[in-house]
Amino acid sequence: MVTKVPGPKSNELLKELNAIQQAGSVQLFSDYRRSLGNYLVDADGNVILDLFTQISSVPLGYNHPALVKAATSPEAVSAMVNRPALGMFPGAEWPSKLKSVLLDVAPVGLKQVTTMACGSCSNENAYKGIFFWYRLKQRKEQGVDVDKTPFSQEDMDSCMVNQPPGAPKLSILSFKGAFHGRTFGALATTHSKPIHKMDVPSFDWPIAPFPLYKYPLHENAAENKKEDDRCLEQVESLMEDWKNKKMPVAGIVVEPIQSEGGDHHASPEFFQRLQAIAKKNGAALLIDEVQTGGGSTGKIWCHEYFNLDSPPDIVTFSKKMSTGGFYHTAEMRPQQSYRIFNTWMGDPSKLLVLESVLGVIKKDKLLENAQVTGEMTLKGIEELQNEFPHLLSAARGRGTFIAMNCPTGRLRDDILSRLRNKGVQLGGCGDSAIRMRPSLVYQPHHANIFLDKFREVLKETN
Ligand code: PSZ
Repeated sequence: MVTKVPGPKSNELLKELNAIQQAGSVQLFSDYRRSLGNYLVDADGNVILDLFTQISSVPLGYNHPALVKAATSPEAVSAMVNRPALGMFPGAEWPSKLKSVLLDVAPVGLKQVTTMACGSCSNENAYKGIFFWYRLKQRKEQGVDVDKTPFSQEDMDSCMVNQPPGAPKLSILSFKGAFHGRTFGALATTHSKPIHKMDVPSFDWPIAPFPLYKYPLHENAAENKKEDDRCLEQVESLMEDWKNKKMPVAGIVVEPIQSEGGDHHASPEFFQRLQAIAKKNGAALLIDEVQTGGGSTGKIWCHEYFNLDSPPDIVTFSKKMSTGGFYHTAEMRPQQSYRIFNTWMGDPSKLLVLESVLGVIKKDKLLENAQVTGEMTLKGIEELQNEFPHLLSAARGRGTFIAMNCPTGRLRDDILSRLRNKGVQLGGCGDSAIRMRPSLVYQPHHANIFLDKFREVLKETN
């Protein structure tokens, strides 16, 4: 470290940026050309061990040679300078690329995939897919010949003025503390912080409690099971309420680990039972793997840990997967073209990056690395938790997707800021949690550096 963070250069740049936009969220400016692996170099020349990685979205650290090679190939240059409208004029290689890259790591049972630009628009379009599926089911139940007359004249007239039946009264059930994005539909299912939602008109959709477990888990199994019961009972009763309100739940959206909301974990049994409730009520289950997907939990998809009876209906992704998008079952495929559509529908250059990322994950056994390094990091944090029980609690995680709680948000922010000044960048989430989101090249020696610095900071905390 050569200056405080943010240093003079970052502060100067912040002034410049802030004059042209609201830039109050900027923490520091980076020198991405000099950053390497787990280390971010900031504009002042500070070298920072980055365990937050652009809000959990850097798969292989900075300037990974395999990615630099992939991004500078003639194929990638062509993809970048000739960005196509993928829904209309995809390149000749597109179908085979989708198969060899995205479908190669598809969640079991999901054989259809649609690419998008970001996490919010992946969820946004996935919700639309759920509503199309639900209405198709309803029309079939009403005996409509959906192949001959997919929509009635009344459907077509009313949808144009945002009224039912064309714009139906349907809902998506989400969870307290969830984060699914900031676009209108996604935002209606986001409940992590008021600042995300303030002043934006929204939908009156049901919001169920998400389990809040007591730690350590093995000492609180009975109580946590009761917490599952309480939350799932609420899910069922909300679905009943909204059915009676004539705005039935067409789908349930849930994060495998509730991330922005505070890294809240729920048991595999919770997810299995949630899926059963969705099925019983004719609703789809969407698992949002935007933050958990891509390998940091030790598996490409976190929901692989849940042993679900059958695949979820939709799985959304972005961040570490380089491209946004969603996998879905054949039943979730829209009947007509143009229903899930926009100009770019993703970006082929991102798929080339992802192809290279997945190759490195396999070659360097990075899922195993996330499990091993995650386990030793969590053990280290548990030791610190025993040493500083007044500062840390509820250490938890899967792979390197790790978090712990501080007694207050203020203390958490203070610890994060002092850690950063010692050269370690972590993130906050929820009211008072610290979260780790290292990239997949985070190894035991980085963990040791982090744990040493963390201990120094905790020791200096009153
Ligand atoms: O403040 C923000 O807008 C943030 S901070 C972290 C995120 C967003 N995460 C994005 C995210 C996510 O974690 C989950 C589980 N689902 C959807 C999203 C939305 O993705 P983006 O940001 O790509 O639209």
